[in-house]
Amino acid sequence: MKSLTLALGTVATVSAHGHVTGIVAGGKYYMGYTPNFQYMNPVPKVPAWSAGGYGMGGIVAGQYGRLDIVCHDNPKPGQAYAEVKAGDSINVQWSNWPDSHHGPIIDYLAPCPGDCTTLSSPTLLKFTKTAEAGLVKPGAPNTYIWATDAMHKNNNTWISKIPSSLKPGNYVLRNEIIALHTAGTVGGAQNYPQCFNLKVTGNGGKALPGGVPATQFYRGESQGIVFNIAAKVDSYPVPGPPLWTG
Ligand SMILES: *[C@@H]1O[C@H](CO)[C@@H](O)[C@H](O)[C@H]1NC(C)=O
Ligand SMILES: [Cu+2]
Repeated sequence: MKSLTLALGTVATVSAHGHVTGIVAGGKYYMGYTPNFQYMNPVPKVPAWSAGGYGMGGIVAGQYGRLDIVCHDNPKPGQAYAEVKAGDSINVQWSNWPDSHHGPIIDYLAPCPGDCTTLSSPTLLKFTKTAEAGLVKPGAPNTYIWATDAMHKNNNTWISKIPSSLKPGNYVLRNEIIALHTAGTVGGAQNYPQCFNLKVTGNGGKALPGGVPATQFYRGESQGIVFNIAAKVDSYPVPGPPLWTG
């Protein structure tokens, strides 16, 4: 009985959050990863990186130096690519998003050293932040609008813009939601990262500058990671390395 309660409790927590069910790039739909793939034969080849069970809506919280901050838990490279032209946008379709979980939505891109599908560890990827949205409209807790609220209203779809000057090549897109409802104290922010392989086409020429491993993006005390949204919010510093727009 006790273990049944525990199991149900876990399921309820997981399903309360969202995960990416699919993306639309270049007018084409690409299914997201689901743990159901383990029962399918052949296993579908999708651009989405696989994650363990808790990747399906679970929270990455607290220890930002750990592997699961990169592409969620036990991440394995996606086995296909979504093709997109530099300058175009990708629709990232989240399954749902709880209204109470206000916060920023951030995109990071990392070039793959060759093929993304055979990467041994996502900690090798050096990411640059290429898009961000945080506080959309300042205000008190019942009037402010956050990137998550806008996404929720937009059919749970985040529009991810690929910089128009980006050099063609193979990249990993890391789309992340950070929920701030319990971020008033250190360790309270909740991160939800999801990764996808992209084949970027076009005739832009600029490589991304530098980049850092995702394990170096945040610390528990970083500005915008520890942040109180229980009171009126006038402005919000989106956390992470600087934004690159090309
Ligand atoms: C809303 O998103 C779902 C996938 O999450 C998609 O199937 C549906 O077409 C979208 N609706 C609109 C109006 O874009
Ligand atoms: Cu929650």
